[in-house]
Amino acid sequence: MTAPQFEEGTTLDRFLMETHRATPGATGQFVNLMQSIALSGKMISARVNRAGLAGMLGGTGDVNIQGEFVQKLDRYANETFIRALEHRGHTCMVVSEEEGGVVRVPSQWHSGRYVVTVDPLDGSSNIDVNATIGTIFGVFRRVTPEGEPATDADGLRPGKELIAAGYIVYGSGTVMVLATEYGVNGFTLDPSVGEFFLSHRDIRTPERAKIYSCNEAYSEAWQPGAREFVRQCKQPERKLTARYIGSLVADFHRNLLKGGVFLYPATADNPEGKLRLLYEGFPLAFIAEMAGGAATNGRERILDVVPSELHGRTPLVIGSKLDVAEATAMMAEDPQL
Ligand code: AHM
Ligand code: MG
Repeated sequence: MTAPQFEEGTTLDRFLMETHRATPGATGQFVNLMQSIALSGKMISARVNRAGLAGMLGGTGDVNIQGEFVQKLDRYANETFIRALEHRGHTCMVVSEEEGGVVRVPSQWHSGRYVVTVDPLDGSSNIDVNATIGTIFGVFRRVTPEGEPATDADGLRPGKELIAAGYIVYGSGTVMVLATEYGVNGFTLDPSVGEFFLSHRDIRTPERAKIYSCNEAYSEAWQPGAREFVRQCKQPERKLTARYIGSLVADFHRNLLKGGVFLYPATADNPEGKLRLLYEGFPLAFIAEMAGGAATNGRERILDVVPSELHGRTPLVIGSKLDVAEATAMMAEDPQL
């Protein structure tokens, strides 16, 4: 698709409206959906920035479907997203990390064209220490008829059927990165006017990594190919450096811009790794590929995997194309853990 040309400083709204006009068959629901996501991002960003003052630090005392402690901001972010998505007629179903089952749009509202998968607040172990966290989302077009309740068939789809994906990082600034058929573009929130402006045009990730990112504390338990890859990353002639925040979205964002490879391999205790396929692996793999990078599970392309459950996990190798290919070649021969 030929993208309309945009200057830096273009608002997200204008970007959405002009790409909408250039898209045959577009109904406007996608523009509305992106506006709802951007609004949620602004609300979460405001809350993240003053979490310590707003009584939003710490846990709720509950454990989510993943068996992890729910932070107050996790709950706020999840409720904000679901409220923003359910009533404007663009969405039929939401798959969220914080919900046990799918969330279908209540019957008083139109059941729209899109299915959204979302990790409302990724990296939540970093909330209480003011390190970067984020929201990750993916968008499928539903397979069942619009206006009717969505079914599980709308959600359990291979990642290659995504039509868009993105994330919002809440760091020293708030940045929304959006991947569509018009490429990967980043928008920075100007909190003084409450609008996202185009700041990173047509992002292309370097083919070669300058950075490798993984939690090496687990390396003794990793599959052997991943260990060997990281051993090679440390060879002086590779001239790589290591960076790991422990917020997937923040590690991914840095590597996307600078060139890097992120690994979260399988271990004996977690043979499918830790990260979730539908709302972490798929959206970031879609963005990586659109930006010229790659993503695998150590054996096959992430976007080709067909999920069998909503909260299924996946090993993840993602980032610069040549390094992902090398890591995958080393890991593909590993015995299944
Ligand atoms: P979350 O979605 O519950 O925050 O968990 C996922 C996070 C990722 O952001 C990050 O890459 C990973 O967990 C870090 O895990 P670990 O602490 O095992 O390195
Ligand atoms: Mg997460």
